[in-house]
Amino acid sequence: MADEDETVHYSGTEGGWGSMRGIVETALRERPTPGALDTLRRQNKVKGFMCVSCAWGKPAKPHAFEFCENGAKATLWELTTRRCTPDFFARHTVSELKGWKDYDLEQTGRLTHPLRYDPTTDKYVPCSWDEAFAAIGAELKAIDPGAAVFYASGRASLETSYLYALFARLYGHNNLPDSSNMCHETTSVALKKVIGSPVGTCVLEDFEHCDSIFFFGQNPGTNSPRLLHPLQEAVKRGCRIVTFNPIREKGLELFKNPQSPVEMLTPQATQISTLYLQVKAGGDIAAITGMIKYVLAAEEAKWAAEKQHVLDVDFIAQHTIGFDEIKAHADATSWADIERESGLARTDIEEAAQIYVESKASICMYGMGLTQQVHGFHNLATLTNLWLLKGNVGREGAGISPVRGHSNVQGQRTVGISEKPELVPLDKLAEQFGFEPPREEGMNTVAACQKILSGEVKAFIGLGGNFIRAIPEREAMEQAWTKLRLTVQIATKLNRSHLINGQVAYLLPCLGRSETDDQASGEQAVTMEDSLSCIHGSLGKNTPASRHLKSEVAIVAGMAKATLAPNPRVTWDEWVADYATIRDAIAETYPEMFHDFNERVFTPGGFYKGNAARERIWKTESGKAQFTVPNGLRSVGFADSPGLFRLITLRSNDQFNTTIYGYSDRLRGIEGTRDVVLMNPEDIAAAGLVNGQVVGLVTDAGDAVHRQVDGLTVTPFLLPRGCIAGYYPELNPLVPVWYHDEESKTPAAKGVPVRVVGALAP
Ligand SMILES: Nc1nc2c(c(=O)[nH]1)N[C@H]1C(S)=C(S)[C@@H](COP(=O)(O)OP(=O)(O)OC[C@H]3O[C@@H](n4cnc5c(=O)[nH]c(N)nc54)[C@H](O)[C@@H]3O)O[C@H]1N2
Ligand SMILES: Nc1nc2c(c(=O)[nH]1)N[C@H]1C(S)=C(S)[C@@H](COP(=O)(O)OP(=O)(O)OC[C@H]3O[C@@H](n4cnc5c(=O)[nH]c(N)nc54)[C@H](O)[C@@H]3O)O[C@H]1N2
Ligand SMILES: [Mo]
Repeated sequence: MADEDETVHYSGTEGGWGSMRGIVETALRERPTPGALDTLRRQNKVKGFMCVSCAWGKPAKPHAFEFCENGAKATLWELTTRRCTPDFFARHTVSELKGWKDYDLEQTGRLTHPLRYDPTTDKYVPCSWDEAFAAIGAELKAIDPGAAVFYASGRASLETSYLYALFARLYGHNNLPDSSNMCHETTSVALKKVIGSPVGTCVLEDFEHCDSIFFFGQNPGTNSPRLLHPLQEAVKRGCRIVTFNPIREKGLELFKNPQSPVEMLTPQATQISTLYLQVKAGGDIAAITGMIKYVLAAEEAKWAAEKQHVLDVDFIAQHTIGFDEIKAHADATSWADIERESGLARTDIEEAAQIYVESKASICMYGMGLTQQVHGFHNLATLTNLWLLKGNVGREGAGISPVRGHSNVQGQRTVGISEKPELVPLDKLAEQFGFEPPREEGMNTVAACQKILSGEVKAFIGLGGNFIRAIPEREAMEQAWTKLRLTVQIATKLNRSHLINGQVAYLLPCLGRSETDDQASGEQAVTMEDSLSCIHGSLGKNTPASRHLKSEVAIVAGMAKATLAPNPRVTWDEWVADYATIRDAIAETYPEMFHDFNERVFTPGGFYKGNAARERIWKTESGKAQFTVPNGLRSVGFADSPGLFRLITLRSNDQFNTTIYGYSDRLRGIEGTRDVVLMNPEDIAAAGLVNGQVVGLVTDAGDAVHRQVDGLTVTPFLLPRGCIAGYYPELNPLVPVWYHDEESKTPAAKGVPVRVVGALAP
């Protein structure tokens, strides 16, 4: 491994004054509305407003400021005083705007009016809501419902999501891909298969009782900073934290709590990880298999010496199947293979495994580093194997805790946004609303992309998000997109997806979550589910950015009414007038999770929707938790060859997905640009390159398509040899649409095979 001094890095801590400065800089840039500070004070508190950034749990007893740098940025972003008005669109053609950067597009501010794309002038023009709904309804009625895709980004509330999914099914399809298909779909598929639960098994209290936490491929310092508080508290009471990540992410190294005056004013900071292992991208199956090997050896040794167990043998016997197979697999796997594939030394893996052996209760946390891989399913199944060995599922202080992305992405799945009919209570919906729901599998994100490419999709509705920017295979997708008959985007701010239009295109502006949502029965609350399966109410209190905005609920209902034949049980107007009636409908469809929904909306800490695996009830095929033999030791989908790199596409500390807040990735020391390729100094030298040289990247995935991104500055960075990194979404043209997790079809954005090309003279 190269020396840190030879590389670009950040020498401060996570949190601390740097994060305060980050908030202030955003406030100066966005010039937020006067109520914005009150909104921050209400953030993530009971009867407050639930942050639009990440999905991390919200404690029943919140801190005075229960928000982080990035949560504040997200709120201030929504509450900007800038406005993107019809005047703006009168001045700029859509073709011109296509030349703008993501950052500049969103800097135009909040969208204010419903807009129709006028192909003759190549401009967006204002239109009335009635005109938009009528035109969308007419277009949808004219096509086969199976040719329409209703996408959702993970922000919309449970109320909106339930109605959106119902609209799709009443209209006649299950084509409900959501951002989860690019994110934690691997979790939904793998955990469901092996422990019978599509979501994690931990609750917030578990973090007070564990004695070790293992992080695989998740970066809390940037992506879920409020999680650093329970981590810091855990460290202070002696809990050990072990991290597997190719990059030394600051938040997992050192943390200075911005809410603690002592820590802010003294050099004091908490060291988070006791052990930090820079595994190769795609090397986790090998590393975890090494840990399993060590744990099994420790079991044999302890039994021989003391007639005591390391494994939870009762748990294994009573609750699992497949132990013998994974033991045979571990025995048959050599340490030489493990070291080569993980890029880690045996002694390091053993040190991690020894911490696991010594712990009474362990939590594992993971994110995109494990899910966005071709063998992502096996990453999670292998991690579960290790957790089952010691019965670390379904007891206090232990469990598997995927860290979800968007603030309600998990909840959207819970209330029916799913392309998989078997995950939705269709019989119940049929009875409740008196219709015959479609039963065939719908399109997930990858399938939707493929069928847009092949011309089978005719209409696309985007409930939030920035689909074209977030998906793989951007070049071909942007070209295919213009062949769509209808595109509708429901959004708060202008982004690239609004500039690639179908023949008929509408851009519909909606209220943000922080804004007052006034309907016929008064101010409305909405709800969302956090990463720990707790449901929270959220009340927006800010004056809406424009009086022409509608709520997402009203927009979905408006489109649905214009499309569907009337049905006396489907009461769109009542639902819009009073969201409590939508919650009643949700409670009727999902009584186990949502009984007494309206009474429980503002439960401190949220109400827990329950999880069978936590009770050690395994809703799997066999009725047991399942050990699974991996199909190899590497998670990437290609063989190594000279000059071929494993590309990791990263998020900076100054972005939320495709929303770029600014050009300062402070926590990695990268300032002023996102057009970089981060490389190990030895790889830079071996490739005959020098720091600061401008290069291109080309995908080498063995198909005939040429995929290239140019203009990237070579930047020395502390990465394992053979791994390189750059930013998402800029590098998305490099990801082939077919390069995804085999089981869940989650695009494999963390292990893309690329070569460095076209180096310009330094
Ligand atoms: N501020 C901010 N917050 C966010 C977001 C944001 O963009 N900005 N996005 C939200 C969303 S939708 C999501 S899904 C989450 C994403 O949050 P994370 O799950 O943290 O996702 P990433 O930052 O994409 O990648 C996580 C880590 O995986 C590591 N990694 C890459 N490849 C491998 C590998 O092969 N093995 C291992 N062990 N590690 C690897 C990377 O170095 C990186 O540190 O965050 C949410 N919160
Ligand atoms: N290469 C690569 N690709 C990736 C990833 C990666 O790590 N690497 N990560 C993947 C992941 S994890 C995810 S989740 C996806 C994200 O994909 P998306 O969820 O589709 O993208 P976002 O960038 O979150 O969407 C931003 C837009 O949402 C709109 N918006 C914001 N707030 C609201 C609101 O309240 N209502 C509505 N209606 N609209 C709103 C704004 O117009 C904003 O421009 O990207 C995926 N793509
Ligand atoms: Mo995500």
